[in-house]
Amino acid sequence: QTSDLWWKNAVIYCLDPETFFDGDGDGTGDFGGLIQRVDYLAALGVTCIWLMPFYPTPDKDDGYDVTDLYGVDRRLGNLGDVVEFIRTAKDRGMRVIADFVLNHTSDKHPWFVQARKSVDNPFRDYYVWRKDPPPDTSEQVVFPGEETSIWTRDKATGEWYLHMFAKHQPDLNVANPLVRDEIAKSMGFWLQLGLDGFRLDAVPFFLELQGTSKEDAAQVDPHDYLSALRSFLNRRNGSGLLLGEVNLPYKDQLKYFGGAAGNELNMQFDFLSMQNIYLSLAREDARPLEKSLSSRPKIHPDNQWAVFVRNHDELTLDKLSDAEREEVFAAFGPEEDMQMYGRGLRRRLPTMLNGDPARIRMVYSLMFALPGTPVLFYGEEIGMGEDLSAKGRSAVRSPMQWNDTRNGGFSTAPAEDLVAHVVDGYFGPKNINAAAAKRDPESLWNFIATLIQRYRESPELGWGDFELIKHDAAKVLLHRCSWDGSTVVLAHNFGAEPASVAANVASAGDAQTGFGGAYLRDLLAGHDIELADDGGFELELD
Ligand code: TEU
Repeated sequence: QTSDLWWKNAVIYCLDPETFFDGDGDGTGDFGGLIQRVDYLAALGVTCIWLMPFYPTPDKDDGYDVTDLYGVDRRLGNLGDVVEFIRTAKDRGMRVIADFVLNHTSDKHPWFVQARKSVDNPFRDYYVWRKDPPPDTSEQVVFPGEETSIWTRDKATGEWYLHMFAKHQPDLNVANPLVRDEIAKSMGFWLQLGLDGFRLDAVPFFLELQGTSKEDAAQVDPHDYLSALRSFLNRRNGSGLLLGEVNLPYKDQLKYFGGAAGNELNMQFDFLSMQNIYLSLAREDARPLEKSLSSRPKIHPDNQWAVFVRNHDELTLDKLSDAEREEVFAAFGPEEDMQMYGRGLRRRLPTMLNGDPARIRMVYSLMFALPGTPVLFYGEEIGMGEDLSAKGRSAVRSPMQWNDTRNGGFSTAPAEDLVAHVVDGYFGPKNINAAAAKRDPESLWNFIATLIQRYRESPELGWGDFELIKHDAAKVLLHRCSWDGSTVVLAHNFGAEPASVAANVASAGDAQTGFGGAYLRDLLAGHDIELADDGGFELELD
């Protein structure tokens, strides 16, 4: 392993500075507060912090509507605070990446304010316009609760501008070289300040024709664009991470990695396996996940999958068939008042699993056992719940719960000043907070900290070759990861009841079964593993 590819076995933790910790007591989280919580993240074992958007914003989409790609939302701090935070994180051995929104800006961004003034404004072509009335695009709208079309007529010139998301988020025109330069320049600026890469928001929306949406607009080849962006990054920070949000089928994701050359995005979220984890849970059957893992395309060794089970968005099950999605909904949802996409869940994992500690632990054990780089969403480590009285996706974005004092220790401000709707800081039982969790050796926090430690000590998981192991229990996912002559074997039971699995690891070609079995025993503490002389083993799983 080289430090150049640090992200191959990083442990990424996504947080929103706005809801993490309020350092100055005004009710809104901020970089000053975040700096005070860096040691907490180091203690958990996180190696890379992913900051959700912190740029100046009208905040109509939780900061994914940016008015200045070089600035900091003044409620959260200033550039100096960001630099100080990055320095503090680096001092504790952690890297920092940030969300970068390239598909669109806020309609209040000075570029759009200019662009909409007249058809010959110098900024006009920063965005995508059409003269003729658009066809029906209601099917392509991402936020059906908010929009009915991806085109909105702008009064000043009578032309329509493109917005794949909300109408206050006009799409940038990737075909304009000036736009591409602006994006690179601003990324260069943040790299200069110490960021180690970006989580690129909504990449395919920026780069691809979405049905009829961008048919009138000139395009660039997505792969020309991404490889150029990659080389730009290489010149600034050779080990900079480009973690793309590319919610496309695997074969298209492979292209976004740069195919066999692997010279475009170096990491992408594995949406398909994430969705199949839920189907496997709903069915109590490991085979859906087995199937998606075996259909993962082979990627260049310098590329990586990001493994996750929750994030800041609604849990959308768009990769499953209608019938499969219904199965998951029947088991865990759906939300009746879901407004954004009308097809997903806005719940954190513990609620979906009815607070069942064994199943919750199984899923996190799995997340840190699958080949790839694990990505946690803040609060997952304490089993935080959600606030279903909050609108849309805000349900899963409630402030971090630090202790059992007022506002969950997130802020000392009076309730009416708090950034988000907070019910005494708690979503879930009152004992769900970081202080209590750290004290209790049996807590989910300590379990996840152990998983993180194990993951960091096991290059097989981040770097290795992955293989499913044949066995006889449909509820159990059994796999091995091998790297540099050593192998770990991992078993996970999707059933709600204990299961037993027998497998012959030696006959499946394992050179180091002893280590594999031991690894298994440590990871799922309390299970007896019988290692046979021939290298096979049998175990009982809760
Ligand atoms: O999301 C883009 C996006 O397409 C996802 O919302 C997707 O539909 C969903 O995750 C599928 O499960 C990104 C951000 O993650 C989201 O928070 C923003 O609202 C959106 O871009 C616009 O910037």
